[in-house]
Amino acid sequence: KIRVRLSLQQREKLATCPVSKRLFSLMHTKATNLCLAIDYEEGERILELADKAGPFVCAVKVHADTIDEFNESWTSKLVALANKHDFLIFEDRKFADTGNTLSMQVKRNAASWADIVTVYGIAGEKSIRSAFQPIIADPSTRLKGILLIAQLSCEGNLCDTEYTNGTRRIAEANQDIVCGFITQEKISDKLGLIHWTPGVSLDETTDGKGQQWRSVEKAIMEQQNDIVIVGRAICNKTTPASELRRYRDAAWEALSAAMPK
Ligand code: 6AU
Repeated sequence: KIRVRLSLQQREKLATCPVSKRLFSLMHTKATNLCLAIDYEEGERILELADKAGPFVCAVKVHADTIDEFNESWTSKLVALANKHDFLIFEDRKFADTGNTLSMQVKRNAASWADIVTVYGIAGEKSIRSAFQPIIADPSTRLKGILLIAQLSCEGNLCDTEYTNGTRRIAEANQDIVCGFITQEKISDKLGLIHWTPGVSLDETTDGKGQQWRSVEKAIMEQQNDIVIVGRAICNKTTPASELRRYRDAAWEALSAAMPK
């Protein structure tokens, strides 16, 4: 069953988080709702694929703490690619701590080079808001929004309904700094918030380490997510370039089917 949603341009007007406005606009312009998770350890290899992927993606997601040559020279090269291709840089650090600690961690590890970072709702609204609001409001930092982790894709995870609902409430009450969610299914009716979903593959269902993959169609049409985050299903193939096109097309087709013509 296809449920009609608002267009990306209509939702751009409803969004208040600065990174969401930019994201809705670039998704519409580039016709893509694909986020590529590049989980290579070699920094140069990540940059090479990010350059190839640029035209097909709305965001490139990395884990800074898993990259061999992670330093300022590397981040400045990634920023140059993001500017060249107009995609967001997404540091998937999954922050979770008290406000003061969060603030110090974010300033040192992400604020200057990433557009968006992941944060667990676990520490509560006050810690999250007090850490991120001043950083996002600071014109000299690149960071312009956060994604709250509402649900996880892995088997046996401990994100129960109470946690998910509490996280949704924090997001809905802080839309000036929260872009949306990392989730498996749509959890909020606030149309300015964006549902990003990992755990997507068109060829496999599990990695044997707890990860659970399902199709693009299920993630977008059935579970009503907006953006698919795809990693190894693209990056570990011998021809990532053709997989990029395949996933971009499948994701965009599924999202377009639910939008007004
Ligand atoms: O497609 P994969 O399984 O190769 O990669 C999925 C990526 C990985 C995970 O660290 C991340 O998405 N992820 C997340 C995120 C984005 O926060 C949450 C989650 O529930 N599952 C998940 O796989 O880089």
